[in-house]
Amino acid sequence: MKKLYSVLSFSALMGLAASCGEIIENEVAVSEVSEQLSRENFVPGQLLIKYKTASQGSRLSQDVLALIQANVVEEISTSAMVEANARKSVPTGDLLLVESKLGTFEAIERLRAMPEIEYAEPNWIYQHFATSNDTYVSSGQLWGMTGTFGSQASVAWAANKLGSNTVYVGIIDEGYMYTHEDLAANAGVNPGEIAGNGADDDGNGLVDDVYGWDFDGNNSTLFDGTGDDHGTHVAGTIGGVGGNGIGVAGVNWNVKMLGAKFLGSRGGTTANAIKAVDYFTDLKTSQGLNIVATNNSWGGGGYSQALKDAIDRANAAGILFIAAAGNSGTNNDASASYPSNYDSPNVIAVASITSTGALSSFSQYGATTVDLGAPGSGIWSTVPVAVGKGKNATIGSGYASYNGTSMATPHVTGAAALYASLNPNASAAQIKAAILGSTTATSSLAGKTVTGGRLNVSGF
Ligand SMILES: [Ca+2]
Ligand SMILES: [Ca+2]
Ligand SMILES: [Ca+2]
Ligand SMILES: [Ca+2]
Repeated sequence: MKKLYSVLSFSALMGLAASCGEIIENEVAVSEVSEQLSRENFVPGQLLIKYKTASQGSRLSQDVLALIQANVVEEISTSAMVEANARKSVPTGDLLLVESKLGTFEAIERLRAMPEIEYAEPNWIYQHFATSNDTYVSSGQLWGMTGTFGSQASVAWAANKLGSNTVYVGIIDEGYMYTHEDLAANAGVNPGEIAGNGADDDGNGLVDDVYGWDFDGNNSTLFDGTGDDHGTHVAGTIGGVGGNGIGVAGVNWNVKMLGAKFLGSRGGTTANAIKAVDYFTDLKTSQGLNIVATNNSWGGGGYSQALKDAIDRANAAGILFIAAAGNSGTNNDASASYPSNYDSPNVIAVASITSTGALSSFSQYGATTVDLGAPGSGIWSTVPVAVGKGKNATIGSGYASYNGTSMATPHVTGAAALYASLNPNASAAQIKAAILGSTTATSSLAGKTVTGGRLNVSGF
C-alpha cells in the first residue's frame, strides 16, 4: 500500500506542477500551488537555506531566523562540502536546515528579498519508484539478464565478463540486507572504518559506518529489517552473487556494494539525500575508494539546487548518478521529474521496459530527459523475509518479483560497474558514453528517450 500510495502522491504533485507551469525556477508558482500540495511532499515548516558566502556569522543568521520566525534544526556541513569550499571549484555547501513558524513557502517568500541568500527551498520528501509485488509468481525467470529484451548480461557472463571486487557502487535508497545469502559475498565495507569500536576511525563524522550509513535513522545500522526490501531488491540486480547455485545473479557476479539509507518508512528528505550523495563523494575523494556510480531508484518533490549541487560534487569526483525516470507514465520533457531530470553531466535517467520490449505502462519517458530503457517489469531479485512469528521471528533470505523504474535503474548501474571492471581507467563520462552508445534500437523507446534504445552490455 505504501508503494502505491507513494506513486499516487507523486503523480498528484507532478500534475499540480504541470498545471502551474514552471515549478523549477519560479518560486511564486511554487508558492501558489503550495496550499494544494499534500503534506507528505515536503517536511512541513522546514526549509533549506544556502548563503552566498560560506560563512556569514551568527548575527546575520539571527536576523534571518527572526525574519522567518525560525529555529535551526541542523547546520549541514558534510565532508564533501568542506572540501568543496576549500577548493572553490565545485558547488560549495554549508546548508542551514530550519523550521519556520510561518510555514515553508511563506518563509521562502520572505527570504527572496534578502540579497545574502543564494537560495531557500523546501525539504522535499522522496519516495522510491517500485510498484507493488503483485506479480510475485514463482517464475524464476531473470529475463532482465537473459531475455531477448534483457540487458544481455548473460552474453557478457559467457565471455567471462563477471565484474570485479575492486569496483564499488553506492546504493542510495533504503538500507539493503548485506547478510542476504545471495549478496553477502558482494557486500562492500568502508576500508577506513573499524567495526564496532565506537570510534569514527576514518574521520568522516560517522561512527562505525562499515557497510554504509543510515541517514534516515542517523545510525550505523544500515539494514533495519523487512522494510528494507526495496533497497535489497536493487542490490540483487546490481550484484546478486552469480554462479553460486542459489537465487539470482546480478549484472555483476563480483562487485562491492555500499549503502546510504535515506528512505525510511515515510520516504526520505532532501537534507538526507544530500548527505547520502556527499557520503560517497567523500569516500572516493578522501579514501580513494573506487566508487563508479550511485543507484538512485527514487524521486518526487520539486527542483532542489542544494541536491543538484551535491550531484555536481559527485560529478567532480567522477561518480555517475544513475536515476529512475519515475512511475507515473508521464513525459518528463513536459513535466520534470527529479532527480532524474537534473542536467548534470553524470546523470543517467532510466525508463522501464517489459520482457517483450514495450515501454512499461507505468514508466515515465522523455525524448530529451530520459536516456535509455532497461528491464523493469517482472524483475526477480533479493529481498529480506520474515521467518517465524512474534518474538521468535528472524530475518531470512528471500526472492521476489517487483515492477518499477526502480528495478530498471540498477540494471544500468550494474552495467556501469561491469564496464568499469573491464576498463579500469575509464572516466565517468566515458562509462556513460559507452552505456548510451551501445544501446539496441527499440521501437517503443524511439522518440521517447535520448538514445531510442535499450540497455545492451553484450559488447562491453
Ligand atoms: Ca566513519
Ligand atoms: Ca569504528
Ligand atoms: Ca538503522
Ligand atoms: Ca545467486
